[in-house]
Amino acid sequence: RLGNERYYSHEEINQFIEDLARKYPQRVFLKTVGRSYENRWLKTVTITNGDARRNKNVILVDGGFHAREWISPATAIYLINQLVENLEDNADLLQDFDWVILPVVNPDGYEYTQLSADTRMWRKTRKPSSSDCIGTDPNRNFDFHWNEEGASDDPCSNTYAGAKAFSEPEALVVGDLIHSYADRGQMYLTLHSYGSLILYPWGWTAAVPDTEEDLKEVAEAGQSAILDATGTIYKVGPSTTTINYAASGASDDYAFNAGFPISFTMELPFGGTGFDPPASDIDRIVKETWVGIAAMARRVIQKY
Ligand code: 0X9
Ligand code: ZN
Repeated sequence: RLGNERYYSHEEINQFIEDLARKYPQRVFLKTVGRSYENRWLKTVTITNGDARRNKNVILVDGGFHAREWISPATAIYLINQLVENLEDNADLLQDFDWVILPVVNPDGYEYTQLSADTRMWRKTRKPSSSDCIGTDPNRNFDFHWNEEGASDDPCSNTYAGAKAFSEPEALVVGDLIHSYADRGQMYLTLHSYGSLILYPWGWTAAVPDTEEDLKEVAEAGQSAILDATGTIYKVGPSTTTINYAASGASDDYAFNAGFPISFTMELPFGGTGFDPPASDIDRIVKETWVGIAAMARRVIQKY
């Protein structure tokens, strides 16, 4: 079991989910869904309550899109621990739903940020581009309004959209996952930092979907659960006007468009200089975030 006392390498995280699947063969299933540019395995963990029912509704969660946002994989690990090791308290979350979690979407970038202080603030993937600059923003690389807004054609930009939609193997893996669960997926949640925000579509335009009330209701359930638990104030709203920029080609819009009725980007709280909460903050942040995620999931389960 991985505790909250430090940040872990991608290898440790993969080892952890492998051990978990071995320990709970009836309830935890691992699937290798692809590999990163530098050939790191991307593995999803599917968590069930172990009953024989197939094709339940699905909650799909990912973390580690952006390399430097370490609190995101840390939160995914805690979420996995809670759902697996604390089944008694969370039986309702697994009664009619399976959870599919990809803790580190961009492991090449994540590992790169662990190398040195100089590389700590890397954001993108690590695949070379046509220029001398390396990497694409995986959250601008999805094939939905690709490279229209808040994304760059410049390979040296931190928001480089890539040479074409799904040019990055890591983004393509998430796109495929979204499609493979779209028919029974009720919530897609992508964990980023920072800002203490729960953002719902759209992120590519300031327009809002006509199901905004549903999105708001679920997001506000998370917001108020976190406020009650710790006093942390989250802001809830449509992505473009809440984070104050449009950005197209992101995974949240892609999942919503593909059929997930609820789709959120959660920007976890600030820590350290922003993207780098010290290890001593991990426990507090991941526990608080878990409270919010569980509350949102419970609301989704009531609704769908
Ligand atoms: O810009 C992003 O990719 C996200 N913020 S971050 O600081 N973690 O990089 C926000 C994405 C919001 N969603 C859309 N614009 N679709
Ligand atoms: Zn991010």
